[in-house]
Amino acid sequence: MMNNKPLYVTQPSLPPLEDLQPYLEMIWNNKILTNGGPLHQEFETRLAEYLGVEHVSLFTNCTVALITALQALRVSGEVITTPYSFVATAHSLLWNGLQPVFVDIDPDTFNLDPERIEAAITPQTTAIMPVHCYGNPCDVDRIQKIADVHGLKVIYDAAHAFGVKRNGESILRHGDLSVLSFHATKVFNTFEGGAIVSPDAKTKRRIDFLKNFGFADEVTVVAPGINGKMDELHAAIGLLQLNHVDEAIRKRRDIDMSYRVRFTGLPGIECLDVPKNVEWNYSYFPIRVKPGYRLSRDELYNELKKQGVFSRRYFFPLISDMSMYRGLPSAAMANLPAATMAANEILCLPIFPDMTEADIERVSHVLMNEATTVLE
Ligand code: T4K
Repeated sequence: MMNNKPLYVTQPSLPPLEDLQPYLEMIWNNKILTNGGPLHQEFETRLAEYLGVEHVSLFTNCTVALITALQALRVSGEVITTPYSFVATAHSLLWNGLQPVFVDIDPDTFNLDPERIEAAITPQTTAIMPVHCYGNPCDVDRIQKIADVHGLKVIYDAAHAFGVKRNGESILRHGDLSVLSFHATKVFNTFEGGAIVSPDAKTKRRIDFLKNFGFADEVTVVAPGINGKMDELHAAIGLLQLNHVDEAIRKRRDIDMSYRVRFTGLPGIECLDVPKNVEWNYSYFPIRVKPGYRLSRDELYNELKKQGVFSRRYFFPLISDMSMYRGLPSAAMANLPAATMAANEILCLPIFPDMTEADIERVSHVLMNEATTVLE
């Protein structure tokens, strides 16, 4: 029988509800709700261990963390970034009065193309903000080389890269800072949440001041900091989620494989390459809808929607096409051909740990049906 229940691009994983009760009792008993309480401290420590990094600062969300990361490194002037991301990447620059300079992406990885970065550097450039798009690691070595030659900071928007390792090492250990998102739609969620990974204790300390209004102690304010703190309830959720994230990623991998098997040989539908030497998190399942397919990307998106399957065009429109950015010289379409193509071809299909075989079949059925019509 046809299942009409909406199937969304994602559905958050949640720990067993009863596991939250002891944490709630702890919070209710000690009355510490926020400002670096015991659960916050425990989550920070356990998260750093899990991720294989030394210094983590928890945040209320990734966007505030990105804004703070730029302030912590005193970034000024122009920042090189990608147009192929969620708006928060570039918004964090505008919130700091910085000018985004868009550089095109590599058409295979969807990440900032290192070949094109140097041509965009001017005397005003102080930093690069790349995104590990869909959890695909950026070319961190080449980006670092360019940054070193030109004296630039590198802040990775690692919102998609929870748990991703390259050559057995966390991808979050690259650049000056990496910023994570624990939003409901992410591989690892605390409902809302985020974190900055720092390479040293001194930088973490500055970030911790900045996320708490700039307070260094009861009477000393060192900077115009913001309120970016994660509270005890969200930290409790984070601690519980850590117990299940490995299994969640395993389930995502199985769904990813199941889709790939079904789409092999389907004309006009291309799955993305699985990155090599990478422990991936399978955070998204993007496909390219090519001209060989009977429907355009948007027609397929609408056909799926008609059948209750809510895929998403991450990332369309490009950030550089939005009204607050499109006046910038670097936002010109001619400057961004690969990003423009990706924005027109990519469709992210539903993927989440509790997705059933029947759900996968339901999505695939729409894609296959549309493909067979072509062959008739
Ligand atoms: N940098 C990058 C590269 C990012 O991708 C993001 C966020 C950020 C920075 C900023 O991180 P945060 O400040 O948010 O921590 C979603 C998310 O809101 C956003 O966090 C995420 N990227 C972006 C890629 O996707 P929307 O507008 O697509 O979300 P929404 O509400 O339409 O959710 C998608 C589907 O998920 C819904 O149709 C149903 C399902 N869903 C969603 C929520 C919120 C649930 O089942 N339960 C839920 O609670 O932006």
